[in-house]
Amino acid sequence: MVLSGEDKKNINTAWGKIGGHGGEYGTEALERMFAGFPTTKTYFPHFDVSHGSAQIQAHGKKVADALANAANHLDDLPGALSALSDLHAHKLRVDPVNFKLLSHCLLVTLACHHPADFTPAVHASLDKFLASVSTVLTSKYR
Ligand code: HNI
Repeated sequence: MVLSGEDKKNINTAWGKIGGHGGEYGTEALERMFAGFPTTKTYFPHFDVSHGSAQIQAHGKKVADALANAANHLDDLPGALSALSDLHAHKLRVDPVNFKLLSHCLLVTLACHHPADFTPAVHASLDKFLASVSTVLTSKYR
C-alpha cells in the first residue's frame, strides 16, 4: 500500500487534531473493539476489560503513542514499528484479522470525536494508514 502525498497530509493533520486526546481515543477504540468483537478479548485474559478499567486506559495510551510515532515516520513504517512487529508476530501471535477490527474501531472513534474533519477523503487516508501499520505489525508471521 502506497500512501500518496495527500494521504500523508491528511494523516498528519488528523494526528495534529487528536492532540492530547490520544490516550482517551485509544482507550475508547479498545472498549469498542471488546464490546463489538468479543473474541478479541481472548488476547487479554489478564486484563480487566470492564468499562473504566485502568489497564485498558494504560493500553489505550500505548496504542495511541505507537500510532502517533508511526504517523511521524510515514516514510519508514517498518523501521518505526520494528520492535512492535516482533512482539505481535512472535510473542503475542495476534491473528491478523483482529487488526482490521481494531482499525475499524479507531476510525469510528475518530469519526465520533471529529465529525467535521472526517471527510470521505480523510477517512480513506486514515484507513490506508491503519492498514499500512497493520501490514507491518503482521509482516513477520511468515
Ligand atoms: Ni497490540 C501490546 C500497539 C493491534 C494485542 N500493542 C501492544 C503494545 C503496543 C501495541 C504499543 C505495548 C507494547 C509494549 O508494552 O512494549 N497493537 C498496537 C497497535 C496495533 C495493535 C499500534 C494496531 C493498530 N494488538 C493489536 C491487536 C491485538 C493486540 C489487533 C489483539 C486483538 N497488543 C496486544 C496484546 C498486547 C499488545 C495482547 C500485550 C498487552 C499487555 O500489556 O499484556
